[in-house]
Formats: sequence, structure tokens, C-alpha cells
Amino acid sequence: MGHEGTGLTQSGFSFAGLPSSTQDRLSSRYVVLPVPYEATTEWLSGTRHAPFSIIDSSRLLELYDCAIDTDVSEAGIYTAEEMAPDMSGPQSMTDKVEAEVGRWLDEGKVPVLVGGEHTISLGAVRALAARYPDLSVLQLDAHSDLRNDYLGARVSQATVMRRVREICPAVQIGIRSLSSAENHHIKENNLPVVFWPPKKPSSEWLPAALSHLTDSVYITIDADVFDSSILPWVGTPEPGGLTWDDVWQVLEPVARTRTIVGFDVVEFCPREAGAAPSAYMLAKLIYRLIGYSWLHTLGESNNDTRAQRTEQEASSAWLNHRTLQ
Ligand SMILES: [Mn+2]
Repeated sequence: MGHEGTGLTQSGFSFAGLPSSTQDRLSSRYVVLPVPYEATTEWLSGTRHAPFSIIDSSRLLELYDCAIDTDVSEAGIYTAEEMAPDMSGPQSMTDKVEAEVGRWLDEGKVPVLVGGEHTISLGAVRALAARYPDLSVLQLDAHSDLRNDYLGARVSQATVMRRVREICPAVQIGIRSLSSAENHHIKENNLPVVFWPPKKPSSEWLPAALSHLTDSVYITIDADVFDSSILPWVGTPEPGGLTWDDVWQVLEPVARTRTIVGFDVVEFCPREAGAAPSAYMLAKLIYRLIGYSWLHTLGESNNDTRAQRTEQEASSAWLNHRTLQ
């Protein structure tokens, strides 16, 4: 390919080191789609290297995940060729992502996008909304990304959730940096936003937030939702964020009670070799979320009661889990 080569397409270089033959493609439920796009970031650059870094470290994952007692690779995880960035503008890049994600959806796959900057989520949401009329979006992020326009652009990493909310409902968790105008927009429209740290116990804020999600959920995870002390390698780091356990406190009940129709991890920015532990952490996040999503699918087909538990139960189960630790 003509763009800055990352080697992602060389044989054997795939998520979790899993084989990616034509046969594996047919039998896989999940497709990891590397999108090394970076054009509208404004501070620390380098997120175009994130797909390579995350997939590289994913090859060290144990295929058996003891936290969920599952060999997640059995779900079938196919790694697609990376998308070549379209540098003519974020609008054309989101169009391109929409078309690519649409192709995978029409093959019956659950797309897992590895960014790249946050703008790519808009293309994925458009493709999904065209096929899931009841789609909603869960965003984990330090920033609300609700600006109506930014530096003259209507499509950018600073406006992406404003554009998403024009398509479908969205729940935003982890927010701790936003403009006055964004704050006003949230208050005026009574948007379901959980600022971090939350002012109420999770037994209150979590079920309230999740009640705004429909059954078909797309999850967008901006790596900067994590506290900057444990994941400093992002374009716009913010202190006071979520821990690894905090993130699962949200994702686990969502995966158990909803159908995850796709998700992305964006804005990771591996500027130096020292970012390797963070890359591995995000690879593990992706792998485990695939696992939870797959278990929900199996539970639905087996009429497993686990899939029918309410968010309240999920929340108290989590609190018990925390107490036991
Ligand atoms: Mn962010």
C-alpha cells in the first residue's frame, strides 16, 4: 500500500496471533479492522501508529481469559487489512469507514475498529444505524466531544459525539474535560452524561446511565477515559480518570444485558517504546470485550438466564465483586 506502511498486512501479523485465512474469515464472528487514520488531532500526535502497536502486543495474549473462564479465540476473530487513510478530509474518511464497516456488517460480522483518531467512530455509527434502527452508542471518554464545530470543521475528533447524537441516542461516561458550550448543551438537552468522578454511588449512576441504552449498542472507547497515570499514551491525556476495574464496572453489565453490535478503541498514541504496556492493556481490553460480547450471544441462543439479568442485579453483582476483592 502507498501510505505509511505498518506491516499489518504481512502474513501472520494478526490480532492475538490468530490465523487469518479465507476460511477463518468465513467462520469468524468478529473482525478487527485497523484504521490508522490521523488528521484532526491537535496536541500529541502518533495515533496512526496505534493499530500496529496494539495488534503487535495482542500476540502476547493468553487465548484463555481466566477472568471470564473462556478461550475467546473460539468466537472467531479475523484481522482485516488495515484501511488506507483518506487524507482529503475527515468527511471523506468517515464515508470510507462507513462503506468498509457496512461491507463487514453485510457479511454478518461484528466490527471491532482499532484507531486511529476518534473521527472514525462516526463512519462506523452511520453504517450500523442503517442496519440497526434501534442503535444506541456508549462512549467512554475523558472528553464529551460535543462541540458543534471545531476550528471550522463539523467532522473532527472534537465534534464526533455531536454528530453521533444527530443519528442515535448516546450515553457518555468518564467525562472530565469540556467547554462551557458543551456543558450548556448537555444541561439544556438533559443528556445522559456521567462526569468523572461520579457524585453518586455506582448502584445509582450506573443503572440510570445504562437505562438510556437500547438493546443494540455500539461502544466507542477513547483510550483517554483511563486515568492519565495508568495510560499516559493518548493524544489528550486527562488526570482523574477511570481505572481498569472502573472500565469493566461499566462494560461488563452492558455486555451481559445488551447486544454489542460493534465497538472501537481510539486515540491511543504510542509515541515511544515505553507505551508497550499500555498497548498490551488495550489489546486485553479488546480481547475481553469480544469475549463478553460472545458469551452474551451464546447466552441468548441458549436462553441463558445470565442474559436476562437486570442492570440492578448486574450492578449489585459488581459491588459484591468489589467487596470480595
Ligand atoms: Mn477523548
